[in-house]
Amino acid sequence: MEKTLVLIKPDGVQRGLMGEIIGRFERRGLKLVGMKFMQMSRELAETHYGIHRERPFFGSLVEYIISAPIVAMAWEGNNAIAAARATIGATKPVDAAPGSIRGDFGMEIGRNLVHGSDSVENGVNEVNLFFRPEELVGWARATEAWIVE
Ligand code: DAT
Ligand code: MG
Repeated sequence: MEKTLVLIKPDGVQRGLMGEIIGRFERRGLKLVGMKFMQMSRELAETHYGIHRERPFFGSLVEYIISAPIVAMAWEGNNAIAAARATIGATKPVDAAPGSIRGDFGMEIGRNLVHGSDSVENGVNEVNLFFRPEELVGWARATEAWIVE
């Protein structure tokens, strides 16, 4: 089953939007299989954003993500990557559709509230970067048949 790593970034936590953001994925029908409240180390941040290492914004991106606590979540479902990316919205909040998290709560690219994996392969790698196998919970959701045909 496809898994995506979603992070509520420091601005989402500080602004009191944790419940709001978690609720959107929950209501969408994605299934939570892992969650932790944590503050990322510099090492974890540099690994997580390693693909952006050569970009001019890399330094400020790392400083931002380690500046305060985050929520790390693993969500599961058919097409979990695409579903979560749509719920999150475009990278630049001014381009994000109303109704998406970034479109409803964001103003700037450097304060865009949420991270979501961008491919099936990255979903696997990112979930494994943040969660040990025993931290992922397999469970039977009572409403499954009303969400998945
Ligand atoms: P996304 O988070 O939508 O997957 P991304 O992977 O391209 O976007 O970039 C990771 C984060 O880096 C993004 O959420 C915000 C920051 N970022 C991306 N492009 C940027 C830019 N041109 N200027 C400043 N920050 C940027
Ligand atoms: Mg990305």
